[in-house]
Amino acid sequence: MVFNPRNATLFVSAGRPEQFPAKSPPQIAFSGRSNVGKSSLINTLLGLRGLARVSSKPGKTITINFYNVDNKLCFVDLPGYGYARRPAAEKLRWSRLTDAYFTNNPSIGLLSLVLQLVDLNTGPSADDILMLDFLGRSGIKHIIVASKADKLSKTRRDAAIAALGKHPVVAPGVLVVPFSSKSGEGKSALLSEIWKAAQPQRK
Ligand SMILES: Nc1nc2c(ncn2[C@@H]2O[C@H](COP(=O)(O)OP(=O)(O)O)[C@@H](O)[C@H]2O)c(=O)[nH]1
Ligand SMILES: [Mg+2]
Repeated sequence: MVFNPRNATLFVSAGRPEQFPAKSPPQIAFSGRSNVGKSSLINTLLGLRGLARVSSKPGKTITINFYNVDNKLCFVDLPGYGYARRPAAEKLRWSRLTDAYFTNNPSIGLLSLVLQLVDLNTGPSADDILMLDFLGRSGIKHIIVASKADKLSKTRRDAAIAALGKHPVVAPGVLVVPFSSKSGEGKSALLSEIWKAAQPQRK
């Protein structure tokens, strides 16, 4: 690896679109429903415990967090979605902020790759399907991280990975990478995809 994942710091926590950084290294965004394992994934990739807070409760404030990774990459931690008990006002804040990031962001050219997490154990939720459909139409390069892969037996797991890859909302050629923050499975494959995706923008 040509970058040091441990050299990571939070440099912007944006609650409003005006706070999105205008300049950054190539951005790698992490998207998924609350509790899918997004913080655990970020911590596993960066080899740091507790950088992105791991919690089973919904976050209190809705922000998009930008991490500078060794001055070579920018990890973008998008707010989790899909908590049924969230008040409507909070859902609106989520969609305004996320929407602004993807569709009304002057710096969208910085985005190199989206890692879309889907819980392998439960399969895609209705919101995951909306997100995958959006990504497929947008032309934004994305891969699917099949999280919590350690929870499934070998047989169930192979079937679930195949089903995910063949799901009608998943664009052809989209990579599905099984991942577990418990075993570290998938970590090196994801780091190399991330690094590869960031290359075209690097001079
Ligand atoms: N078995 C298993 N549990 C996981 C894994 N990743 C996260 N979890 C658990 O799932 C819950 C939510 O994880 P978190 O990373 O906070 O999810 P986030 O809300 O998407 O950021 C926590 O209780 C984690 O311990 C994994 O790979 N395997
Ligand atoms: Mg989290």
